[in-house]
Amino acid sequence: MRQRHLWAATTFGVLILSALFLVEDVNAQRALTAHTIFMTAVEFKGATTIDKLAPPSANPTSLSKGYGYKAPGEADKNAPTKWEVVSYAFTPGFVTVRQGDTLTVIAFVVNGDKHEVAMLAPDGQVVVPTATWHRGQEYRVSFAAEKVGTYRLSCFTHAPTMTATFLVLPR
Ligand SMILES: [Cu+2]
Repeated sequence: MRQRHLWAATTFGVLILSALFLVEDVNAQRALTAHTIFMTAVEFKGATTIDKLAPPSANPTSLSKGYGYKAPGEADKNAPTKWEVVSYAFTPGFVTVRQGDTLTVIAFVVNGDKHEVAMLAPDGQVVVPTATWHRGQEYRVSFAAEKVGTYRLSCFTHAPTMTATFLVLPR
């Protein structure tokens, strides 16, 4: 009988401790976080020749201003069968944070001479007004993720594909 009481008491103790750790864990998750995110504006490039792969039937530039295409003959005058595609992007392109967190995005432009960039909140409100970002320079954008949903750092020069998405989850 005494053993059974001891077992019950131990089980109860373990449950209480587990509950305490769980509460601590949830509190830790709820702590407001200040994030610093380093981002790079890049241009991905791919090339091949028509003997390996036929060029796309539709010009990729009709899909996005962020895509580039050089048809056979345009890509390399010395290699008339070569064709080339490019895509401008922010990397990382997707970031997840909690509501109330603060973000500082430090972006460096490696590819593309100019990018017309703005940051919009989930409701379309302007968080950071349009500015021109130049190759070789670093830019800093700070904001508080007050609204649940997706904030977008968009480049209008290469829309709609050159976009970094910040998903804000409820706290
Ligand atoms: Cu751009």
